Amino acid sequence: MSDRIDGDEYRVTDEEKAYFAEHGYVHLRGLLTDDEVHELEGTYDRFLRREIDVPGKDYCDMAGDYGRDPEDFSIINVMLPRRYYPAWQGNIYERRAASAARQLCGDGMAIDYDQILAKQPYKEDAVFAWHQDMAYWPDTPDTRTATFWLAIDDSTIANGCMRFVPATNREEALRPHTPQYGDRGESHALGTNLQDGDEPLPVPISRGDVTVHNERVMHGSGGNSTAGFRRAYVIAFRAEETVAIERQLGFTHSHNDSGDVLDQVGVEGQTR
Ligand SMILES: O=C(O)CCC(=O)C(=O)O
Repeated sequence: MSDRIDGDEYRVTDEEKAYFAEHGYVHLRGLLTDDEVHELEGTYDRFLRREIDVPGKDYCDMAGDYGRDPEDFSIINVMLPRRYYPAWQGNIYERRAASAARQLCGDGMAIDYDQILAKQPYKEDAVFAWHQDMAYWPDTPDTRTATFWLAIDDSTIANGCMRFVPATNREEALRPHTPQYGDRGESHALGTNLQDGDEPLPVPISRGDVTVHNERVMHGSGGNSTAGFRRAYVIAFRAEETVAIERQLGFTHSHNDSGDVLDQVGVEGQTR
């Protein structure tokens, strides 16, 4: 086991903290051991096989509209697995990520949502559109965010690893985002275009590693041209006050949240 792990704690270096602050994301190696990933994997795959019930639009495709046949999904997206399988609450990934989130963002961070994102084999269209996460979310005074993206499989350029446009987190305004596959009643995905001067960087990582990104860095991912899955498990930590405000608004990150709530965010041409 790496000397950076001590029970539930993971030691983030000063260099990593500085990189996250500057570039809006960071790669942390070995947040979980192979055995720890293995422990989560059984439940993860039960979600993929639909053995755990996930209602309505919380089981969907992030590379298509809600009408797609699940057999054809390119990016299987399960929203809020910890809601639908409470036994996952408090698992080793949640605990160790909480330790790293505190070191990257300070005290008072809480889990806002979790998510499973699995690209099926040989899906060239399993493309996650470029976006900034804030475009999906209501504006709040304390926007601190650490979104952990755990590789269950080695994540490579060929199977569609995360890519970032470093330092877009420091731009004054969010880029304009538009719905990708029909309006927001038909699909959840929002996207924005690369601009001249953007220098996207793919970040391949190994099983058990995470990338962590903040609320404003532009990111996305490419298709999966390999014979294997690209499985990722996401947990987003945000400021406790922000989570409280979101819940007051009825915003839970479920795709089944009321249309009125979703209409408050993700609007075309926003520049906040
Ligand atoms: O899994 C991916 O390819 C994209 C994930 C993402 O955009 C996110 O977690 O914010």
